Amino acid sequence: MRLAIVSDIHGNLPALEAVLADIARRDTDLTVNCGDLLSGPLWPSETADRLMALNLPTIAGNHERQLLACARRPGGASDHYAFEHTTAAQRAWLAALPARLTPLPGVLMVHGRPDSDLDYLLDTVDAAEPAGVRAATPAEVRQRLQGIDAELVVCGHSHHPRVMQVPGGPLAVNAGSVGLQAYDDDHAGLHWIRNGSPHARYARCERKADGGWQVELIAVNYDWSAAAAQARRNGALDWAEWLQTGWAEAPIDPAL
Ligand SMILES: [Mn+2]
Repeated sequence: MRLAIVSDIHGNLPALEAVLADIARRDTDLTVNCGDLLSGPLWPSETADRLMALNLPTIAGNHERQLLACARRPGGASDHYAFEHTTAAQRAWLAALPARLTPLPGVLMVHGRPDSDLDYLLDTVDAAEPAGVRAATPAEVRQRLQGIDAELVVCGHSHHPRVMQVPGGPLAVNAGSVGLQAYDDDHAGLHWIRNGSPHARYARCERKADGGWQVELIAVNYDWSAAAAQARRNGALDWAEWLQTGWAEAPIDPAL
């Protein structure tokens, strides 16, 4: 079984097309999508059309929830832009996505953790770190996966590609992000995600003859300058910088 995992596309259609082309070039049995599909100042409607036609096994991330909530009250800039640039039919498709999915026996898809689309599985927000976030320890991940019966858990949300063999538990894989390689966030504490290059990320897991999984974390070339230009056109200068560099600088404002 050869499984491709995409996650956190965030409306970045050229990054998605480059990743899909790379998946098509390799032998792949199934591609799954771990959520955060459209939110951001890029191409939400065009990305929705592409994903709806692909009909991959797909779960909702926190941004699907947040985008849909914009119908009741103004949301964050990324969610609100995507809300205003999608159709009712596209939002109805988002609303029907499950939070978790078992696309194959023994494989569990989650966005963040099994019980939260906002908290990271393989990363830990930690104010003692310069970036405010670090790799989670095996003990932390084991605790977060308590009661989960799976051999492979695939996730996204932090945009950090990672693999961890949980002691006495599953293999856990964060696919990274197709569409956005850096950002800052204040959930659980201010922190900066910095993958260090603008390449689109995805993961490929292959079950070998002995039953174990081989994992590849892949960085795909695409036209990130075009994505950055689209963000700039839509007034999102922070996104333009993150897309162009894969790096998020700390804000200059000392109050932050
Ligand atoms: Mn997320």
